[in-house]
Amino acid sequence: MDISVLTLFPGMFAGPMDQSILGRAQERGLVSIALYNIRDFAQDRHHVVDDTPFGGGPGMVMKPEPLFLAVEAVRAELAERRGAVAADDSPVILLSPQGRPFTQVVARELAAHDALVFICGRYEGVDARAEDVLATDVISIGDYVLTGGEIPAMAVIDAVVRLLPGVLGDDASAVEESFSDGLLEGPTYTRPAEYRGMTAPEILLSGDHGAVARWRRRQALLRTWQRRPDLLASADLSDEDRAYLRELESGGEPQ
Ligand code: 9D3
Repeated sequence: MDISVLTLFPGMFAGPMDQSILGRAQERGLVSIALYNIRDFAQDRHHVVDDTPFGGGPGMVMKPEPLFLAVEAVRAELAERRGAVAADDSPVILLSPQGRPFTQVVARELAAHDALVFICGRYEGVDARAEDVLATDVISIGDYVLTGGEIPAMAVIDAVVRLLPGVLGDDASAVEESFSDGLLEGPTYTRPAEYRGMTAPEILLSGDHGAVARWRRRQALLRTWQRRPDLLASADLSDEDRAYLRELESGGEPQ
């Protein structure tokens, strides 16, 4: 997958994108991430990329011209890389607090394309003409205020790249495919079995795989009920799951 990122702060991406799973995916040629500094596309003497909002108001707005030129340059490069037979039709994703919420479903949708272009907003936002004409998709990563679209772009890229074939090991890919019941995962433990007087649940050391699976299921249901009850409405639940949730609702001792 070819990922292009348009940003005023390309330096922010160097560390996070080059480490661990993403770094390895790039080294192995499964994904390539090209960074473009929007300021390089400003054509005035001082490379100005922002201006005051028409009609007044606080802060600055990203000017349209550098954004149009940057997206056109990236599209031309992507088309050329594919033999230039047709115009590039890759999604162009603007990261914005006004976007649709990013979810795993959106990540899967984006992972199906062979190229993605991200525009990272800064300041109070981008000129609406650039947003309307250039962006095919506007995405937010949640209802909290960040300083720009760079960290959201990295979050989206991270979530998409790990879904690409070959990026995760076989074990992790298998887990990815089988676990989509819509519940939070319960607690996990590793050695030592006792640490500072805190013990791992005995059932996990019992070797009884059926009992372990039932215990884990209940822990997942308990944690989801406590922390994310909204997920239960669309979770994939058995009659036994529902019976356990009724026990929780009736205020019984959780077990
Ligand atoms: C006071 C009005 N603010 C809108 C909520 C202005 C504003 C805040 C933060 C304008 C831009 C930003 C910078 N944030 C992003 O560009 C951003 C973002 C975010 O702040 N939270 C969650 N997802 C995203 S995606 C891009």
